[in-house]
Amino acid sequence: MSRTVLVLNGPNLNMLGTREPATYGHETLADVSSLCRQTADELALNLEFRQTNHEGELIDWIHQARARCAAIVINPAAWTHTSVAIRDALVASELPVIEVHISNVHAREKFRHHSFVSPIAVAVLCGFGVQGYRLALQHVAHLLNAKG
Ligand code: CA2
Repeated sequence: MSRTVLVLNGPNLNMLGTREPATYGHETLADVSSLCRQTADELALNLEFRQTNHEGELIDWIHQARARCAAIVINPAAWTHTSVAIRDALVASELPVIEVHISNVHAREKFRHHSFVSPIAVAVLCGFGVQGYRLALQHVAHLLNAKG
């Protein structure tokens, strides 16, 4: 059985660590990728880590994951609050989805309180900073180990 986990990052997350440190911390996306790589190695997971600013590209990656991957960890960024298309693609993947947000979206503007993804996710992490990605991968390993 596949132990490949696709970690997807949505728009503007390539800017992480360059601005808004009070909200998102000082780590860059390269730091998040390293954290995920190290965590995946510890948990014997195969990792694919990607970021895009193009919604269609993200949807193509989700479609392609269906045949190859065991789970999707996704920080959809602003598309969390806007995209039925990403939600539909995640449902079509038939994979367990874990939604991650670096900040506590519920302590921020009202438009960030609603997520199109949360109702179809097996778990949602927000406000843990970039450690949320590590926690999400630990949960994926737990799910896969329980499946046997
Ligand atoms: O808290 C999160 O992880 C978010 O998904 C981040 C999104 C935001 O739209 C969501 O509401 C919550 C924003 C990602 C952009 O990140 C930047 C980081 C530093 C500088 C500029 C953008």
